Amino acid sequence: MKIKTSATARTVFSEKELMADDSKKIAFIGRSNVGKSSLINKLLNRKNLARTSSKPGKTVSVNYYFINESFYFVDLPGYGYAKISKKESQRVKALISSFFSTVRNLKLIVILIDSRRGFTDPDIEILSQLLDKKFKMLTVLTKSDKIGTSGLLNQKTNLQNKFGLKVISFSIKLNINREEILDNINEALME
Ligand SMILES: Nc1nc2c(ncn2[C@@H]2O[C@H](COP(=O)(O)OP(=O)(O)O)[C@@H](O)[C@H]2O)c(=O)[nH]1
Ligand SMILES: [Mg+2]
Repeated sequence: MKIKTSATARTVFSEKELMADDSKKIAFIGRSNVGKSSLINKLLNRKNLARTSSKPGKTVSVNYYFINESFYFVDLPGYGYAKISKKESQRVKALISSFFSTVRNLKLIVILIDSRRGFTDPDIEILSQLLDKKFKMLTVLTKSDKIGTSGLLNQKTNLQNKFGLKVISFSIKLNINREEILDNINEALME
């Protein structure tokens, strides 16, 4: 799939502002600091459309990007960051839950997992909510430049076997698999 245009469409801070229309959507989800904004920028060939941060736990908002004037990327708030207040962390979880319970025409969920850490407890918590809802899912292993090839392979097989999910590795440094991820997105949009 070729990305021709991308623009910020909406930034949402509360449940009632979430988009409730029938437009096609691709959601990106993962722990705070996993590399979500970096992946979105790479996919869209944009330097800083989704803001990246070396400090985790910054954005508690849902960001919608309008792509090729036809569908949306939805950047969900990062979860699982220990250093935010309990109240703030509950706000993140509530926003994520209401997104998944109200969203229409969600074609694919891209779940991002740090190559070095694999699925952690907060990931499992979110994932269990999602598996119940039968959404189509793709797992992207981020920061794969930080792990050796055999470690990466182990991590992939582990996730594939354990959760039956399709897994693709990614790195902003190595420039790998951008096309493959976009192809998976495109395929999901066609369904
Ligand atoms: N080495 C390496 N660092 C990365 C990669 N992807 C993201 N990062 C870094 O990880 C930090 C968090 O990235 P960001 O995209 O803001 O994560 P988000 O919180 O999930 O949106 C930033 O300092 C990025 O530069 C990657 O593939 N390799
Ligand atoms: Mg981000």
